Amino acid sequence: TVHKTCIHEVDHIVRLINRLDKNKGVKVLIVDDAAYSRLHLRNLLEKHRLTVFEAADAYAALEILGKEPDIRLAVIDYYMPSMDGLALTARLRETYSRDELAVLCISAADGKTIPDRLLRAGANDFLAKPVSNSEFLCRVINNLDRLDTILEIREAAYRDYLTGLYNRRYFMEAGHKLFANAQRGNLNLCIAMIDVDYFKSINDTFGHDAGDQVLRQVSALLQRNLRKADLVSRYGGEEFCVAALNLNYREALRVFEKVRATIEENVFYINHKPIHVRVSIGVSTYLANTLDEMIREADRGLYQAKNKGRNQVVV
Ligand code: GH3
Ligand code: MG
Ligand code: MG
Ligand code: MG
Repeated sequence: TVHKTCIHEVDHIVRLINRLDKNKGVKVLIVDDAAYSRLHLRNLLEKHRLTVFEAADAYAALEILGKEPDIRLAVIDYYMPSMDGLALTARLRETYSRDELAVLCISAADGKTIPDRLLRAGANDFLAKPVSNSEFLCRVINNLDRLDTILEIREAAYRDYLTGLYNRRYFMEAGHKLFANAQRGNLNLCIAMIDVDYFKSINDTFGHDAGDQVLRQVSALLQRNLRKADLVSRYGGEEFCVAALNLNYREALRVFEKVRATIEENVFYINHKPIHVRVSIGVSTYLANTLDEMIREADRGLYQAKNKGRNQVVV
């Protein structure tokens, strides 16, 4: 058992060191009306390399969170004048989800119903005073670890593994938001469906790995030739779908004609041999009633581009 304990402790220290590295630059907000409590918690957190912000009341906390959007954890005291920790937690949950901003509430142990009220209002975790330093730090780290895990899972769920582009799931979720914004603001939205011409013959001639390389390079070319704000996704096998705001019919034609020409002119090297790749593109620029209608319209354009001989854009 002595041996087991040692391994356990080494594990614990390794986890702590990893966490210390991860903590660099991670922002935490302390909300407490008592200056000595804030100072005490600040010292503990800064020893763990976290970046600390302090607020003496709920209003100051809301102001800091407005200015510092990447604060990950708020440590909130329950008893505070004007707005207490419960009201502040409820208020925060109107804006930030439990997966974006973790809330750790601390309260005196007297009120028996306080913990469950805080948790129901949206706190991620609760500690009763007096709080031991090590339990406080464990809770902080557990909460930050949980947010990291959620980010990793989300990234994996939304990215295409081969190309690193957003996948179809993300495209549909983000696309619906873009569509709603376009409708509300009466903005131009354009959807483009891009499909590699005769891709099957690239696979058949050069092998599946070569096909994969071509898909990666096409993805890189798409990203380089579109704006940062454009939503570029791998929609299916050798099909890419783009959503771009603020392009009218003529601008969309120009942008996607340039994309097509850039890919046509690019030399792809497969096993040091130069090959050429072409794409067909269908674009819809008419703001239909739904995103799905716009995608179907872009698909119809793509189908026409294929039928008219490929390597062209139909808007
Ligand atoms: P068209 O000009 O009409 O678009 O012809 P095409 O050959 O490009 O279209 P088709 O739909 O016949 O073939 C698409 C091929 O893409 C078939 C499939 O095996 C291949 N493919 C799909 N996903 C991947 C992938 O991730 N890697 C590779 N290497 N090939 C893929
Ligand atoms: Mg207090
Ligand atoms: Mg194809
Ligand atoms: Mg296809």
